[in-house]
Amino acid sequence: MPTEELQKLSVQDVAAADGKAGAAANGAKNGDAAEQSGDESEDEADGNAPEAGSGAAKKKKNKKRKPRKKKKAPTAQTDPPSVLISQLFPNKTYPKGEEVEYKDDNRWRTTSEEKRHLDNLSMHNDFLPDYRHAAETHRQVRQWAQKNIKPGQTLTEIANGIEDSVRRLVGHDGLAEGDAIVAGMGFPTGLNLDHIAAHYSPNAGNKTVLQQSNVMKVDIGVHVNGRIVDSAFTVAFDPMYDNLLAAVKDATNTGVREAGIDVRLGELGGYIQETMESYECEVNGKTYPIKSIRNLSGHTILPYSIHGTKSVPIVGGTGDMTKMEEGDVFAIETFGSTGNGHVHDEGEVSHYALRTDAPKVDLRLSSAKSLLNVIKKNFSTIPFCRRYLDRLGQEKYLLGLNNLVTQGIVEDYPPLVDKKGSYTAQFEHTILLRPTVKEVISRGDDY
Ligand SMILES: [Co+2]
Repeated sequence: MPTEELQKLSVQDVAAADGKAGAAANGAKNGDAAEQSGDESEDEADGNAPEAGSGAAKKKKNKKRKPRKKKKAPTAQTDPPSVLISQLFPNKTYPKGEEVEYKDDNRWRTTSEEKRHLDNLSMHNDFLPDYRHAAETHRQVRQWAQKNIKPGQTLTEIANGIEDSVRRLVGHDGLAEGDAIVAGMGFPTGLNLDHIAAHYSPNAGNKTVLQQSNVMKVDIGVHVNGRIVDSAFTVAFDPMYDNLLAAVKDATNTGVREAGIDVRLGELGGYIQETMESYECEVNGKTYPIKSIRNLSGHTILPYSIHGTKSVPIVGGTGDMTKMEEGDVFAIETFGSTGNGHVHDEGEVSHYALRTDAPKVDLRLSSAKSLLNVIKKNFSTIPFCRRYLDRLGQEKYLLGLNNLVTQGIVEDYPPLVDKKGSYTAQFEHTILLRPTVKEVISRGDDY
């Protein structure tokens, strides 16, 4: 999920942001998503029942039942995904992301005793296990999605398939009050077609059907205890778009590779753009240069807050001298386009979030008041969409929701689109700037 417009940081802002450094390493804990046992029926654990034969025959033979063995914990994921990640990786042994050693002036960090000690702390306070738990959930769900997304499916079907899977794998369906805050969706699933770059998710009644000719950005957020993994990929069925996708994948990997402690964000934007714009793509017989979308950017991630205080430009020349720092969590995302390389707001809003700086307002509209209560209790500051309100049984909430937006309590995120007829692509990873090493937490063998 990108931020719109480049954040123009003043000297004061930079100083203020510096003061907040490391906040990401000390987030709130809201419950333990790893402890869910998910014990089901133990019937299949009865080893000596004959495979074939009628139910009646089985009953006779089973007169003397052996004491039931405890069902073995599953060791493989199902299709569609349904096995808890905490069962596949007991005792919080979640797989690491890709660990990359720091370069140049920061080589010493790899072996520093002091930095290793800090790393151990983030293991013990669950910062790392929670992040790896969310990332493994992300990988398993998206790899299932990549295999199963096909033209002819509706966007609603695709979004629900992804979101139901995420909720099953973390063991929180998010229906009981406060449950979605423990673990689940980190933001609404973005299913952005063609010239739509970001922030599009189907609302109720959306009948859009995925076409063979579409280029779809799939942006998925998974959180465990507020640790949000933000990672996206692009799906296209027509090989005509291969170069567009390759450009953006390469640009994102450039950003991920060049990111590190003390790196200036403005500099990173230059590297990203240089890579992106070294590609072109022929679409329907016409060759287009691939442009970085200049008013979209990556961003830091804070506990329960998808957009932190720093942004990562994807073009050069911003002059942003802000540095990446130890403890920062960054979503490195890049967008390439065959269009203007600039997006604007357009279309029906689906994405919303309670603002972290929401003013205390005495709400006069009772529907707004009650909806605000629902939002606070179920999502806190995690972004949500209209479908998430629908599944909680909320009805006729639009007037109240719009009122909360007008009052500056809830922020709306309209779809961000380039010019009609253009094609855009996105790849995104979440990276942790750990004291000793950079961990590309969302890296998989897919992207
Ligand atoms: Co993002």
